[in-house]
Amino acid sequence: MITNTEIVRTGNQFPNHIVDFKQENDKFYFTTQNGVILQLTILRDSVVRFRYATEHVFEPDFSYAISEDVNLGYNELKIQDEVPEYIVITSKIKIHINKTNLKVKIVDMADLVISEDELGFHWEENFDYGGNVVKMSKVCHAGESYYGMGDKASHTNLKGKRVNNWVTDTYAYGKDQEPLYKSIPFYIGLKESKAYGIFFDNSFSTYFDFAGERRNVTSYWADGGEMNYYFFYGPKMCDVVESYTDLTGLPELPPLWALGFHQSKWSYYPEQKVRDIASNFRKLNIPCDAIYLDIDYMDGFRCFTWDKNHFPDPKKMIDDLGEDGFKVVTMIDPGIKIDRDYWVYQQAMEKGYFCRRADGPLFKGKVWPGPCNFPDFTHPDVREWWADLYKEMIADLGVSGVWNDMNEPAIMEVPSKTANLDVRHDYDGHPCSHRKAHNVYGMQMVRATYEGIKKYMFPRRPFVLTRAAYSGTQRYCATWTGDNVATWEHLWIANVQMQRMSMSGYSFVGSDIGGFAEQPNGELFARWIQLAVFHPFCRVHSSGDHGDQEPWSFGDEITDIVREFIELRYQLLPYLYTMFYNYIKEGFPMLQSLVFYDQDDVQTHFRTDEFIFGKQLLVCPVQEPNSLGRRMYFPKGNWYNYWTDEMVEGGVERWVSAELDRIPLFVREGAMIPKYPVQQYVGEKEIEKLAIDVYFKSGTENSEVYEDHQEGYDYKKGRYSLRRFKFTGKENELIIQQFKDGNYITPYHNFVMTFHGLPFEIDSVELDNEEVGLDEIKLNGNNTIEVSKDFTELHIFGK
Ligand code: MIG
Repeated sequence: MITNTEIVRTGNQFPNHIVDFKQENDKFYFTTQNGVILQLTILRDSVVRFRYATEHVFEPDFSYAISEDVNLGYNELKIQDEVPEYIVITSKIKIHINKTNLKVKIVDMADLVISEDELGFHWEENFDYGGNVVKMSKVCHAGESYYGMGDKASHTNLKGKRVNNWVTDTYAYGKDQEPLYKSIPFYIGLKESKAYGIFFDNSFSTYFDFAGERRNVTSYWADGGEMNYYFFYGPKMCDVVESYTDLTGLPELPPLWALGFHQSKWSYYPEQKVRDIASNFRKLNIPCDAIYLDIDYMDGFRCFTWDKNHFPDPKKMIDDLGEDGFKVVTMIDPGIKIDRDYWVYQQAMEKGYFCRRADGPLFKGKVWPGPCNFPDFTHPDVREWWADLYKEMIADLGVSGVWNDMNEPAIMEVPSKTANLDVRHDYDGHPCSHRKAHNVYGMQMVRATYEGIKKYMFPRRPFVLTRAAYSGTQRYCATWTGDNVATWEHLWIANVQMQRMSMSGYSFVGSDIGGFAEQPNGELFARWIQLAVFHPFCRVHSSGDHGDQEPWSFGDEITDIVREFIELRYQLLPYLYTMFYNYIKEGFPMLQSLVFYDQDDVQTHFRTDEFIFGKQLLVCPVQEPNSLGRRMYFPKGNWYNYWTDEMVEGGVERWVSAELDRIPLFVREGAMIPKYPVQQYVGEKEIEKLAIDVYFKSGTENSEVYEDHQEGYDYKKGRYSLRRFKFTGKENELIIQQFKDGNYITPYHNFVMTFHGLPFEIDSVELDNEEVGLDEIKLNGNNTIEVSKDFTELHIFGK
């Protein structure tokens, strides 16, 4: 455990008895005799904010995490003033506030305790820096579990762990290593089948102890700032995650190509190398949409410049790659080379945009270009300037996306690996030191990047990728999990990190497929691809200090497996895009751990490997060498084996075969899975027919397909197509009802439906109550039919 600041301990202080109470609309203030004020804000019936002041003084209320579009409003609010306590009551929860010690207890409407203070709020004065170390401790009940917290490389269930949020460049990190690249101080608690969430919105270094130190206590604290947290009540985990995500915001839809396969390496250069890699994808028929340029495309690592020896004509290269269906993504780092002849440096110096140390000198740190200064991205003028620096790259040269690396910020050759803690920041008009701004620095950089790319890309959609993140960064960009390693353990880590990030409001996430450091063998690479085609962001990246890491680098057998799975990804694009739509619409996480899928089943509480992709596919990676399959747990419901159509009943653990060319993959019965034809890149083919795989169920199941122009913003004006299907299967018939929303006209006219597990032979078919000839629907065996996309009810009768 790294302690970021050595704190001189001054002893814990606690609130004493309440002497004053007042209500202002949705806010309540409880003041204690010793000067603590608890401000309670009711955002929604199940979302409540707790803030604590000491010595009667609150900090200015400002947060980078909270979205401007947060939904507010409650149905009911009242307060009861009773002898031992106040009780604030909404339509979902009751909050008890003890009059003698300010401790809080939250219960549901049936008086079941959901969350309860142990010591509750307490603090230590910070002798060195001023302010307080703010602390909270809650009771951890028997059987309680904990999930979320961003990118932690630990068991999905955090019970027994202690974690630290201090965004850090952690090359070749290990399982359970702390801290990592992101600070997402949000967790989900699960107690007696009821889920709740806590978001500790504090950008200082924060710590969480989930019954690690003391068996029945869960606590969290920060090096400074306020005790300022949000409580979300479920009772479903889905409600908790959606509420947190609503509070911290959602992205817009990415361009569809961003959901394709991406190839990267540190670094592809010169230009001919980039062209060769691209043309090999086409030659070998392996779909790919994007190729990445890592730091070596720059002139001496100067951001916004090009190495003209290696890339004499970037525009021509980017245009030619574009003709072939490739998008180019370039890297931009925060460090600006100290170089009097370099225009970006000159501008920042002139405008005074670089961060300074406490006593005035510029903050200097060594990174790739050598000594650098660092823009203060927490100043709005700096962000605006930074956004405009992208003009040439995007508007003139035609780059389609940007990845921001090293934005923790990472600094070389210093033990802290980052900026000095006394570095000053504007923090949007709330000047502070790096202790407070560190965790949001990368977020504000990538926010500025996003604004710039969006502006110069218009009317196309931006694609931006970040390494560092604080809660809310999901509004601006995708993210990857940094410098992992080519080991089987890291395959396990990638799987839990993606689930965890997704359940922490940040779904657009991926790992460096195959591992960044060291070299995978073909088997590990194939197993990793099989998993990662089910991650929202799907990119191979490696450090390049070892051999090649392209789909064809491991021999023909592996190339064929990799191709097959990338093809599957492209077939599933409409399903994936629909997942993305549900994410941006409702905050529904694109990946879910099994506990999210069925929190009532205690078997799911400690599962790490299996996860749900979207709403209807169950995936479980093979994580060991030489495997012919593995044991896995099936959650409730009936599941079709994707490869064999065999049906498995949920609620059991069992062996599943999966030789090297297979990953355990299952489809929920009743699902209707939309598919596009395999394309070498998004938009290569006009979609002539929408294929839909229909998995029979006796009973009903709902499915959806979201589509739009795949680019641009027309979807926000209603130009989208959302089809909801209701499948109903009976003994000798099936009915599919379609409900349509939006006014985008999809290019195809027909669906080609393939039936799986149909228990009867098709005898006759009615479309909107009119019988149609079996030749008209091109009945093929008992398997496929082709019908107009415009039906509202399809009725099939069996023999
Ligand atoms: O100090 O740009 O995580 O993806 O290839 C290493 C070079 C800097 C770290 C990133 C990695 C990238 C590499 N960068």
